[in-house]
Amino acid sequence: MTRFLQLKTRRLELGTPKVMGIVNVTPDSFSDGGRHLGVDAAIAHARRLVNDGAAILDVGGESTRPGALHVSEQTELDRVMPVIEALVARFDVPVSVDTSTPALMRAAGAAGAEIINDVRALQRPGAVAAAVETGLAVCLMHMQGDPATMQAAPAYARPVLDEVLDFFRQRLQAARDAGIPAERIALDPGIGFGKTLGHNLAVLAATAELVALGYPLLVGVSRKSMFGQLLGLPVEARDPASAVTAALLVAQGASIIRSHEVAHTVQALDIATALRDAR
Ligand code: 7PJ
Repeated sequence: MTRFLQLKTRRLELGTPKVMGIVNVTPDSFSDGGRHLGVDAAIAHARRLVNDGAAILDVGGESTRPGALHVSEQTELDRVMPVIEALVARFDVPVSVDTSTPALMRAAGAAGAEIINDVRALQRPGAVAAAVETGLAVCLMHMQGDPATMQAAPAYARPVLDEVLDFFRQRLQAARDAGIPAERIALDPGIGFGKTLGHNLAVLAATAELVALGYPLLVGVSRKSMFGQLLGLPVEARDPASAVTAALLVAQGASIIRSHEVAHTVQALDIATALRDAR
């Protein structure tokens, strides 16, 4: 079991699982679109997440929801940097930047962010080099295709778990070859990123096998469409299902859960941890 993730300036202990709270600054993010536009709103939202027990604040300015439009590098920088600066100045919780853009990785690192959360797993030109230079921790996420088209008709030639495992091995190799230490790397199976409900369930059910690769496993299920498909729930009613799923994943060894609603996710993880420790 991986017991910690080495961040830029500190060690994130993972002996007990942690919640990464989501601070969206995109105007079109599907579940809380527009509400956190503006730095003051982002600060207020982050304060709530921290008070609820978030151990990481994840800030993103490019919506990667299915069908989302491309955002220019400058727009992404303009949206995200003021929020990163404000959160680093105010909270003791490490800040993560949800981006695939090398220029933003560098700017965020210089401003005190501690983690790069890249849904494209450092595949953009220059991203591996930027990540190495900054010395930040990196989350490498699996995605098939790109956000504009990934949910059109997701299909895999081989079992999805094999494809995810091979992708992780390939991206880990690239990261390690470039000089990113293993202790700074987390993996994420990318729920909903080029995956049907069946694909999502197959990778979630195999959480223990992903954890066995030896890296902290980060998983984001919060409010995702799999709960719409599985339970018929609209986005605004998916938090209980998201928290229950978080507990099930942590029970299989996942270390970090990315969530919009932190308070109940922390409760779910606390229960899973208490049961683990009672064995
Ligand atoms: C994820 C993410 C995820 C990681 C988004 C949403 C869509 N980063 N960014 N994992 N999802 N690491 O929040 O539903 O699952 S954006």
